[in-house]
Amino acid sequence: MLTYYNHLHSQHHGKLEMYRGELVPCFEVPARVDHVLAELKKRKFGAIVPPESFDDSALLGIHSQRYLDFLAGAWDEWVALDAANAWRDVLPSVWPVRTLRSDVLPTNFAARLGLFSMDAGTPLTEGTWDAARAGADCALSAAQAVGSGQRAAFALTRPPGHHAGADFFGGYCFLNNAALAAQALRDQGLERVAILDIDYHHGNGTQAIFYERADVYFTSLHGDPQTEYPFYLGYADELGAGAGLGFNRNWPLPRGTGFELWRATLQQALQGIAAFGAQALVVSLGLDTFDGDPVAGFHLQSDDYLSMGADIAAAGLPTVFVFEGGYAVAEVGINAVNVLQGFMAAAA
Ligand code: Q9C
Ligand code: ZN
Repeated sequence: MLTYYNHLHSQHHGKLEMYRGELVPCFEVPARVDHVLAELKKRKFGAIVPPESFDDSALLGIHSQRYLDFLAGAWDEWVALDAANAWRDVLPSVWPVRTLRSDVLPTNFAARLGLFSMDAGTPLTEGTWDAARAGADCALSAAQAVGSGQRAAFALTRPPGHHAGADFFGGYCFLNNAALAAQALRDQGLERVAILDIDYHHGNGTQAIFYERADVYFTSLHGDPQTEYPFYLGYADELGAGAGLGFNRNWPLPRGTGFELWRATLQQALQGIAAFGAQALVVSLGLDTFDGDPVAGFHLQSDDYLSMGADIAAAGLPTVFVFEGGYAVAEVGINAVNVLQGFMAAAA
């Protein structure tokens, strides 16, 4: 399996995130991807290549122009407010909830920052745009490879993507890599594309992007949003809307879930994908379902990820894997490559 590696990922390196009233060190760190890369090399898993460059028009299939313009210029605007800001990350602190207006684009930077975000846990840094932009190229490159006949490809990138919506960032995500990959497969002529989101957290951004569409089926296994981030989306009664009704399926699971229940639920999600008649699959590959993850609550063990990969391969679909969460840094490489190895062993 070919890996498209984002060589600019470490340009995104947040210092602190807001948690329970204090700023704590970021969980989403460059070392995460370094460990996956090291494990791929150690197991001689396959070629690791830089992405092709796609122009910004590829992003406009998923994200709004005004959001992309904001992201691309945010760091310079931030430093223009105060030269000392160069040593601080950008974090929002005000949002347009319900009865406030989100149709107006304020000139004030902090106000626009809140308009285009969903939490104060996702610092934007000097290199965030360059890292996210190269990450999108990895997802688009992997989709192109799979659309051209490869059995599978892996987009190894950070920041992750599945919480980012058409016009907002959050949950450590800025550009929705999985959504970009799915749209790229559609643009290559595949009529029905499925997205399987197996990160611990519900992929609210991806769901929202495709919620009213019948051509991209979204299904997600995740911690129950009653208790787990992102809280405000990911419930079982969200089935799609309009033309998309019946093309969205969520599988919330209680905190404490182990592999037996998780795997049985995966089979149900895969049955939905088969019934949809998907021609290709995008996997939002989060490894924060691991027992030792510091921000999550499932109990999967490292060997379970081999079985997971084999189960996904049994769907028999051309598959793009997109790296998402997973914060047990020392084990994230082993767990991620276990999924890919389990997939390839079963696909062969
Ligand atoms: N004390 C992804 O996995 N809340 N995003 C964490 C930490 C935010 C996770 C709380 C979790 C976002 C891509
Ligand atoms: Zn996650």
